[in-house]
Amino acid sequence: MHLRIRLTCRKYEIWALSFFSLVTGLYVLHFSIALILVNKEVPQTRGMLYPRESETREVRSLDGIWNFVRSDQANPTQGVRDEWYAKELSKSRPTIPMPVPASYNDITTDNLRDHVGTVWYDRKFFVPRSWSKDQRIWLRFGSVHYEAYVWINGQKVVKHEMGHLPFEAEVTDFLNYGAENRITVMCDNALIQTTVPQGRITEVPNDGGMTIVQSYTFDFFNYAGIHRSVHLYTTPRTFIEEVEVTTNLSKDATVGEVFYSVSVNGSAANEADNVLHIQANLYDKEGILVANATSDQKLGGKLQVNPVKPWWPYLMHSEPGYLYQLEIKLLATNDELLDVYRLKVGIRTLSWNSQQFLINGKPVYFRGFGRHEDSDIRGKGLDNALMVRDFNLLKWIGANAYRTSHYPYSEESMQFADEHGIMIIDECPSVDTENFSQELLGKHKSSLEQLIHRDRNHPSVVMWSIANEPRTGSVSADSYFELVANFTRSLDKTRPITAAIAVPNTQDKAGRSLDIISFNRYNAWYSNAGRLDMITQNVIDEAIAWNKRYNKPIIMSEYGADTLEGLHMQPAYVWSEEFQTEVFSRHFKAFDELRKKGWFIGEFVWNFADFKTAQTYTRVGGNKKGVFTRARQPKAAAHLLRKRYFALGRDLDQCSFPDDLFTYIADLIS
Ligand code: GCB
Repeated sequence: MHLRIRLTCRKYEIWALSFFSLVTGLYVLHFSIALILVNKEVPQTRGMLYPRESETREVRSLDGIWNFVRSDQANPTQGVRDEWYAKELSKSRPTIPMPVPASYNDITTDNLRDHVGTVWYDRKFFVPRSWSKDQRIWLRFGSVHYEAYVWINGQKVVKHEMGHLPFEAEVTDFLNYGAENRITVMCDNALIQTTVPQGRITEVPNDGGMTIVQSYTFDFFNYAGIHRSVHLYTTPRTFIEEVEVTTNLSKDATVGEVFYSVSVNGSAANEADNVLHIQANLYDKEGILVANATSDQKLGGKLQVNPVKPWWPYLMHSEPGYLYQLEIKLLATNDELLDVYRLKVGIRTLSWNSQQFLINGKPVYFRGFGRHEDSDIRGKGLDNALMVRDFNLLKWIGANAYRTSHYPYSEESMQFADEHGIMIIDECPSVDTENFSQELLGKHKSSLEQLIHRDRNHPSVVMWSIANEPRTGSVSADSYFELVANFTRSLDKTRPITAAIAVPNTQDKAGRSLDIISFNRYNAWYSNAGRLDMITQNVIDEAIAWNKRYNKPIIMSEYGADTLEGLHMQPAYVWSEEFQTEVFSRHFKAFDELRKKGWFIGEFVWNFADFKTAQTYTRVGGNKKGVFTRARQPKAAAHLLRKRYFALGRDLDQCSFPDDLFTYIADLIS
């Protein structure tokens, strides 16, 4: 009963007069034995350029301490019915302070951690009088998990479903200028079978009667709240709404090309006698103008850079992560400057075939991690100190890549990866995808649409991952993943598509729709626990089987062992530091054998750092497969991995070793 109320509320009651029009479009019937899936169009994301100041734009942060209320779990829609958004939250309920950005779960000392359902935030802010002049004001959230409803001064302005992805609304007409304003956010963390990721909500008896329980099949904790920054920003009335960039290199990599395409929104764009155009300027790292161009009438064009400094991954080149600055100026017919937006651009090419993945024509061997956005207290909240520490550790250990397992990471970290030459396999939030349905397909596609729209201009993004460990053994998985993969390809043809698969290759039905096969396997942990002698050959055999079946490049996207830092046992025993080290070493042996075959293109340890999970008897305080602790200190295996990653870097890309890679032991050993 409770669940039905919640679902009814979610779908009909709150936004009964929904201000989001459903896009109707081309319907293509797609048949499979088990399920008939309709390839329906999904809504297209507009705008949402990362907020940046310029001579025509201002940005203000609304981060800080907000007021917070948790709804009664048994009555999650009460706040909507009683219109808590119509006045300050504190007038309806006692509030507590809550930091933004942060997950709310680990901030208090009570059981807020396990709250299921809605919570409320509000705060006040001033809008300067100067903002009332002829311009637009936008409210932008970096991410709220899972579903967000937003009011400004009691008026609803936007609703968004899907964690880890930004959303925004124009709030020009909702604000009081030169006066105080109030923003109210309701956030719902409930995951059901048609959310991405999926979960289940059940009502079960407890000591006090009945309670609501959230369950999910993935292990990472379902942190919730306003996870990333909240910004207000201004644009001119007629403004640059979209910038899309692709790049190319001449065969000898001396000449670079930057293709840009701009979309403009605003009345001036529709005036027949006002022919808008773009002046595009490209600056190098020193700020020197290296190319410029004026657009055609479609607001697109090409910039040529000669000589070019291509974007290279870390340790593949002496100057990795080289970025140019692209300045986009929107001009009216009379050359009046309407808007300016600047973004960083890396010039590189990607290509792939049945054996290899190449960057700037050079084969890549990925050495990296699966990760999580996770840390003590702040949960999945954006934290610049943590982000910079993580990149320092990635570089210290010699990694050149990571997968954003199992959801999109912050835009700030994507920019950081661009700068540091860390390649990213960019994963949408679909985990353990199962119980395929038409509604789920729509949401899954929408998550990819939002992800690609957000991340398409990042040179660091080299591959899209359309799911982690989907149940691809089921009959419906065949057509489901064909539709998801084709949809992804229709949005971006410049990057290959993968998914991290865990079902045995003989059962898999998704691989044929992918460009690169990634597989997750826990030899000596979830299978043959403790048997170090049952790793190497199993890994070799499985990778060969995947390659034989699909004739595509293969990545091992997860392997590892839970390890309690400080636990030592000789001979190695599960959970000890010795065991994790041995598990890695046995995998390295397999990887080196596989590398000789030409089509094995990468190894990703699970996980970069320990992370919080739901409570279960298989986890001691969380998932401990980190090479680093949750406090970002190395376990013993980190030192071993570092030696391997740098050895691979030297062997494959001629990088040099850091001075402290090997500890001096004796003259006899070098
Ligand atoms: C997996 C999942 C990952 C888990 C990991 C584990 O296969 O992809 O999300 O954390 O196993 O340690 O159980």
